[in-house]
Amino acid sequence: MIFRQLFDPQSSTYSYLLADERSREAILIDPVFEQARRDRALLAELNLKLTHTLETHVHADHVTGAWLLKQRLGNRIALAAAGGAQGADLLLAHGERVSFGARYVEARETPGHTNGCMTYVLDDESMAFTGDALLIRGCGRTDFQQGSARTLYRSVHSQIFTLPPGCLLYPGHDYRGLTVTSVDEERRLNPRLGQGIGEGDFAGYMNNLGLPHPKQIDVAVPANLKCGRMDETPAQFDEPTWAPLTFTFAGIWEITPQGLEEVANEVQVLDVRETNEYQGPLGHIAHAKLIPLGELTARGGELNKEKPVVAVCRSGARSAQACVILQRAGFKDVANLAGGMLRWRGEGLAVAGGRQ
Ligand SMILES: N[C@@H](CCC(=O)N[C@@H](CS)C(=O)NCC(=O)O)C(=O)O
Ligand SMILES: [Fe+2]
Repeated sequence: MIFRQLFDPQSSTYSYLLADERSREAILIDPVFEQARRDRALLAELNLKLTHTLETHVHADHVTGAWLLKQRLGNRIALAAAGGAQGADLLLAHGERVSFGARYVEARETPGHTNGCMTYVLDDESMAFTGDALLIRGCGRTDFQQGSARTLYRSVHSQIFTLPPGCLLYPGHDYRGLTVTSVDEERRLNPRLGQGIGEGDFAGYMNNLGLPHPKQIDVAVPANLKCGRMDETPAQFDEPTWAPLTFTFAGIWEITPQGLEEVANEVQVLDVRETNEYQGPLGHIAHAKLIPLGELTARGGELNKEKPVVAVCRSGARSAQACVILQRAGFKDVANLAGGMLRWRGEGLAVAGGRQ
């Protein structure tokens, strides 16, 4: 199985990608709206087809990426029937399975953090995704969204602590950077729910947490009750239209040689190699402006910020860094020529100068 743990630093949320190696079918648990582009890049780079997004609950602190991913990829949206959200394709009840290729996860109702929380258990019980029912040495708060400390205590004990001791537990959040735990560890060491702690002790602990409400709660809950659907997607999440671009998991927009050839007259082609390379055997793209990478920070003003820039180098590595520098300097439309001059020439496209 293919497995990736992904992190959203703004809300300290984990998303989980699980995929079946043979069929390449994938599911994504708890995607984050702002990370949808990154998640799509990873799916594409790993050659995976997203069949479903799954929510562990209606989140209060971030907006789900479910709807945005569905707009772009056509996947189905699955979540707990008990959560009360509109716009899902699959409303899950306790014990239902969601398959991806030859694998599946089973949904287990674990209410208490909210009234509609689900834990997803992998078919062989080697992993479970607990959302905010159980966090690493902690648990989700129980003071809003019909939360209940006593309900949470029973959920964790009956549905999570009964899994095999070696079962790895992956939480919905961690605020300290911890990534994974196990059933055995949490049964022994969880300071709220571990060995010997009774339901009354737990309720006393939880009812005195005194946490401020999540900053995003007033935006996140209404949006998540619609699976993250927006009436108008904020402009920064629209796809660029100035050229056929691909976003990479490395965080860079890329253009293919063919794509650049189509738009070459409407963009600024920036060559960031050294002068001797520009004039050397590989040649350069006609009218490309030469600014060696080391001079780009100082000489960025020679480029027009209003016109898209495509950065070029020998192999595509230095030009990727040029894109980062330009973005930091406030250029909005920037892309990297994938594979650089080597690929440009390899695809038989025209060069100025160089060895013909
Ligand atoms: N400071 C965070 C708080 C987020 C928060 O309250 N998270 C919930 C999960 S949605 C929780 O249960 N946190 C447990 C804790 O902070 O101990 C924010 O504003 O977003
Ligand atoms: Fe939560």
